[in-house]
Amino acid sequence: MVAKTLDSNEIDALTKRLDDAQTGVHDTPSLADDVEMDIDDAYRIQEALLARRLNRGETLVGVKLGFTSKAKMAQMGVSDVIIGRLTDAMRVDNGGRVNLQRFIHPKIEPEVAYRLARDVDLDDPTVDIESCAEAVAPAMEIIDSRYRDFRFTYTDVVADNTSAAAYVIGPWQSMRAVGDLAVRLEAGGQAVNGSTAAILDDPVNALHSLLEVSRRRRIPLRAGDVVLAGAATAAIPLTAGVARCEIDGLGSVTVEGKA
Ligand code: 0L1
Ligand code: MG
Repeated sequence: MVAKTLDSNEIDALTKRLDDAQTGVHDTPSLADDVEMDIDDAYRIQEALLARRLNRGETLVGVKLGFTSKAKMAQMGVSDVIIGRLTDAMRVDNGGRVNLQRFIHPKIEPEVAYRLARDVDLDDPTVDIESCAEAVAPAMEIIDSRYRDFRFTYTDVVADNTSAAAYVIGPWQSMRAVGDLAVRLEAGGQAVNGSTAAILDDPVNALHSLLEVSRRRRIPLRAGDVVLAGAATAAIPLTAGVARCEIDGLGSVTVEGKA
């Protein structure tokens, strides 16, 4: 099958389907069950979903990376990271509560976050992306695929804003190496241990991958933006109670799921 470019009516319909699933808190089957789309179409749908959020008054505050582990890339048969967009409505305070009723089937994963100090000129081939980051922090991302049973293709998940649903950031620290730090995530009576090295061997590599994809996809990177670099372990279900992530030498972050 050769994927064709979707026309604007098809993009609108698929965007509405995903937006309705998110706002109505119900799942939907994989888009790939019904249409052929390529990665350009998928990022067009993601952009249209973002436009709907901004029209509702949300503010764009950053980006997130997915497929940053070799295992996940191999599972999906891709060699590229994927990028999603973060808005202020997705932010939860460290130590705060998040109402689980707003999600379909949430999972939580431990992440490293960076904050950008200045706008990044995507057209400047000499830009030093590492020097554009001013701070680093422990973080957690709540992912909530809009697809039934988290069953999706590569293009599906990009269209669905890479399953982004919410995030919480711990105390910001000055920039430092975070390449192979022990990570522990506890949630819902489960605990997983891992290392920040699971994020592209070193989370700082996420900044380089982000720049590459942002150039290709024209995703702006601006002063103050949060960058969620990727997951350090597999995600685990987020249930009622406290979820906590501790990264050795970087600090901890918690959020309470409220039924
Ligand atoms: O942020 C993530 O690691 C999720 C990206 C892939 C989508 C998913 O697993 O739901
Ligand atoms: Mg993530």
